[in-house]
Amino acid sequence: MSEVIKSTERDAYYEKISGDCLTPLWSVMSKLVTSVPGSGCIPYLWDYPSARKHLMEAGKLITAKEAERRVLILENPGFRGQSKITSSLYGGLQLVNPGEIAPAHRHTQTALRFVMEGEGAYTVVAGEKTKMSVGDMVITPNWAWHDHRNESDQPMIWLDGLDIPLVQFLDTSFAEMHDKDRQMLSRSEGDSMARYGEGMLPVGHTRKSLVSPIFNYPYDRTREALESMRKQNQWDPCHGLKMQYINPTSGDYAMPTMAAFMQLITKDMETETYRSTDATVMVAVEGSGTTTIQGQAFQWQPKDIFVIPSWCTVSHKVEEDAMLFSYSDRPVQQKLGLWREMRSAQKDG
Ligand code: GTQ
Repeated sequence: MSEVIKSTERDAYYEKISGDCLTPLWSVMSKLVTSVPGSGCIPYLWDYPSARKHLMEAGKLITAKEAERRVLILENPGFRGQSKITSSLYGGLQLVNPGEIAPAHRHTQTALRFVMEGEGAYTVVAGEKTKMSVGDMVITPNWAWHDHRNESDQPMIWLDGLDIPLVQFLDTSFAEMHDKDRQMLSRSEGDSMARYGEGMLPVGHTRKSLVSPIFNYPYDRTREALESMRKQNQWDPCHGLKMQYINPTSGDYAMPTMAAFMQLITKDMETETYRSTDATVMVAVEGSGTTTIQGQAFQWQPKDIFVIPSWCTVSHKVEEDAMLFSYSDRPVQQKLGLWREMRSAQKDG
């Protein structure tokens, strides 16, 4: 897209129409309709031990109850002050200390929790409680009541992934506090998993819900699936073995606005270069390696978190068998017909 020539006559004209809230398209066209994505999102890695240290300090400054949610937001360096990890998504590290409760509330933003540390704290979602363990992916559907309780004897830390910037962009945010810190339990623990998580559905179930009725995807099951698949050797040169979390009533992504994935990349594997338009947040769950994002190398250890912006080339080189969790806004892009991907072997365009 070409820039237009400046002149004093044109400048005077722009100045004159500006007073009537009018702007000439031709002076902003190249910034609006770009030839490739370029939001200003920057590749970045948060080293877990130092983020954890700051979070534990916050644990002494403020209670989970007073904060409502005691979270350190992972702010993309390209979006400081905007509470975004990518243009459309939010990421944060949440701490719930033993004996604490993050009081019940609900909002139109959808959340996923990826458990980083601790064992045995609960989150309660729409009347059902679920125990959280490291590597579990727990979802909170839009407008579902949720509170987090830690009745264990260790601090519990998880990564929050929410569609806050997307909901903000669409101006559709609603939120409210419950009148009690703890919502009432209306279903027994494990009920949703029994009904929807065993490759079966209750007989007569015909309704495809927009969000998955399963709300905890335990890591031991995810890991076991990938470990079993390993024997079959169906490796993707760009992804290793990669699975997406799904809604069993529809086969679609587990949440309407965010996709979540877990992938296994084995020792000494170097993946082929790949890019896609959905900016992605990755968590190293196990293993260690180096991810090269648009030519810049990021070394990671377990629990480090990093961002791959839209359309940046990415390849992974792994030193020890690695499990990588990730989330992005891919469902939104695909529903709107906007999602693109490119493998290194393909031609640009
Ligand atoms: O746990 O409900 O990181 O409402 C940001 C907003 C977590 C939560 C966040 C939230 C939550």
